[in-house]
Amino acid sequence: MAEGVLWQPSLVDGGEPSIDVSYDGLRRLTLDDRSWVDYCPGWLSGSDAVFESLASSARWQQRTVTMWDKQVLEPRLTAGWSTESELAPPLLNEMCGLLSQRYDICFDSVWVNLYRDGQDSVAWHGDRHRLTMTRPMVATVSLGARRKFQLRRRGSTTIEHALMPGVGDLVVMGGECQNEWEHTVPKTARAVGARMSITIRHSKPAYGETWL
Ligand SMILES: O=C(O)CCC(=O)C(=O)O
Repeated sequence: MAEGVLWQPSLVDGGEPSIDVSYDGLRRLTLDDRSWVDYCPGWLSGSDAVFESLASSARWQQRTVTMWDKQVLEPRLTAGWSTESELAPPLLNEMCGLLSQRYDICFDSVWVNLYRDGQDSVAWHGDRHRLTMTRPMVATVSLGARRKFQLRRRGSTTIEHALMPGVGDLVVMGGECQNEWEHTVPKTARAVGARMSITIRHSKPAYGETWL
């Protein structure tokens, strides 16, 4: 287990990992006429075992990021794979395959983020892939503790939408979401256990989209 992780199994999501290929319960949040977020609760079941296995096997690193012109340590741990890597856990490849089928795009890279406790977070941002391709799609599977996932329009400080993904929930952001909206997982003073997010991206533009 990565150091400093407050891990408490959810007690409701034990068992063998499996993915709900029917996407039962998926609902689409239409942000505006160009951007959307799909939310599918419990897409992955048996998520506790996936958390434990990734927490103990991933090559965690704490990256530095530039904030207000200063280099600071990112307040979370991360690890990454490409689907072509022999080291990529088969379940992550399966997730990429299923999402690629559904969204008609080649999801081929996976980064896993570990929020060790409520002080770990990710600041407001749009995904960096928006700088290299039009309308990148980003899928996220959340494991462990539920944390706020908030959305606001780029340039605004008003939070317009908030989800509480955890325990195997899937969130997919599409359309202009990375360009025209921002998202965050804020810090919390609540005593929360560790959360992991499996973020799934595509390295080539979707059909009909372009490189910038
Ligand atoms: O942890 C999450 O749910 C979001 C992660 C994210 O936005 C990112 O890593 O760019």
